[in-house]
Amino acid sequence: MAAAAGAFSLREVLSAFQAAVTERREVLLGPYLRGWRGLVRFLNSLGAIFSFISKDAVAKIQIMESYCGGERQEEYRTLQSMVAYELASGLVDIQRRSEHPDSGCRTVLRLHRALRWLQLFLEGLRTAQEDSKTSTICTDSYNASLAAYHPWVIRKAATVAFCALPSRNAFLEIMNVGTPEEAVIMLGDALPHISSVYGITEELYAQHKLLNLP
Ligand code: 1Q0
Repeated sequence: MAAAAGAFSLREVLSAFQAAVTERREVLLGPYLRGWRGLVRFLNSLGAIFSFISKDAVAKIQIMESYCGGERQEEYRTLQSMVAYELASGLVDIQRRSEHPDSGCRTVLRLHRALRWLQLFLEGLRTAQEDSKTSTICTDSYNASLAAYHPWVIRKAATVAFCALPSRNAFLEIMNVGTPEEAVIMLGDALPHISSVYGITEELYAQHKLLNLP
């Protein structure tokens, strides 16, 4: 089923994350950010209660887009080139956020952690019983990932917002890929690409000891 113009389609998000990984296992920032833009569009369609989340995601996407379209855009073509460039040029705050509060490395790290949540959430959605609550799947995925990095007040606000999520079937329908059954198949196809982006990033960040950037 074709998605209406401007509407969210899981397929577009999937193809962006798929296109983000090259044969040499590099992560291309252009498609990566396109994937995130698609997710934010989806989040916005869920209602104003999620706007504090989408605002933060958009702010981070914009920081990255300005690097990718800026003077040093060659350095920001892939995640690998970004890490090499920022580290070699001393552009990353390692101990405390000070001179370089919005480095590409720390900004992507926040999105990367959220990608882990997405991975768990989509896997939960895919494998759950038909009558499962999306809010429970979402809360469980959040508690097993992002929550560890958020202060109490954000955890609380996030948990309250999750209660506004539609039922599993309604959720699968707004993904715009056909029936809930078709959406489940699509999720099965989508997940390996998201996992691959996540795995490559995690490995790269671990290698350079960047997993705890302030
Ligand atoms: C469907 C429900 C969406 C639930 C999203 C779960 C994430 C909750 C995160 C709460 C973030 C609150 C705002 C602020 C957080 C920041 O403090 C924090 C750290 O940044 P900093 O600069 O203070 O160090 N920021 C983050 O952790 C980044 C959070 C980004 C969250 C992006 C979520 C995008 C979600 C998209 C909806 C996907 C729907 C999935 C189904 C679609 C099918 C493919």
